[in-house]
Amino acid sequence: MKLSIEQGDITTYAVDAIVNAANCSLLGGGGVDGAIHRAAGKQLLAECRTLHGCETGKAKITKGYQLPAKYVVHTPGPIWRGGNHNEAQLLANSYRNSLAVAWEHGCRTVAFPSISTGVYHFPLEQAADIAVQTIAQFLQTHPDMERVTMVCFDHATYQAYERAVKRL
Ligand code: AR6
Repeated sequence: MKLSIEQGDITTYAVDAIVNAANCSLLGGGGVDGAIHRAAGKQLLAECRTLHGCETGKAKITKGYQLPAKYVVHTPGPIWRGGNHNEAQLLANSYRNSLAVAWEHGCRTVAFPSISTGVYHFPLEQAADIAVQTIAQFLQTHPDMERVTMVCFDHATYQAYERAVKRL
C-alpha cells in the first residue's frame, strides 16, 4: 500500500511536495498554514502574493524555499456548514486537485495534513474517509506515484485515519 498514515509535523517532511490546508487568500493563517509559512520563510508569502488567491477545492503550487520539501501545494478545503453545502465533494476536490498539480510538476512523494478538520470543523471521521478514498483512487490511476503520506498532528487524528484505511 502506497498510502501511509503517520503522526508528526508536516513541515519536517523531505518529500517532493507537502500540501498546505490554506484559505482562499493564500496569504497565510494559523494552524498548519502558519507553521508552513514560518518554516518556509517569507519568500513563500512573496510567491503566494503572485497567485491571487485560490477557490475552495482547487490547488496552486509554489516552491518550498527553506522547507525540506521541494514544493508546497496550497489548497483551501471547505468550511463545514452543516454538510449540505457540497462540503464532501469540495474536500475530495482538494485532495484530487492537490495530487494532480503535484503530479504535473513531477512530484512522486506527497504529504498531506488533515485538511479542513481544524478551524474549518469538518467532522474528522467523514473527512478521513474522503481523504483515504480519494488518495487511493488517485494511486490506482497513477501507478508511478511512489508514496502519499497523511501526516496527522495529534494522536486522535492519527487514529481516525488508521480506522479510515481499515474501512477502505
Ligand atoms: N503538521 C501537520 N498537521 C498540522 C500541523 C503541522 N505542523 N499543524 C496543525 N496541523 P487547520 P483547516 C493539523 O486548522 O481546518 C488556517 O488558519 C491540525 O491539528 O490548520 O483546513 C488557514 O489559513 C489539524 O488536524 O486547517 C485557514 O484559514 C489539521 O492540521 C484555516 O486554518 C488542519 O487544521 C484552514 O482550516
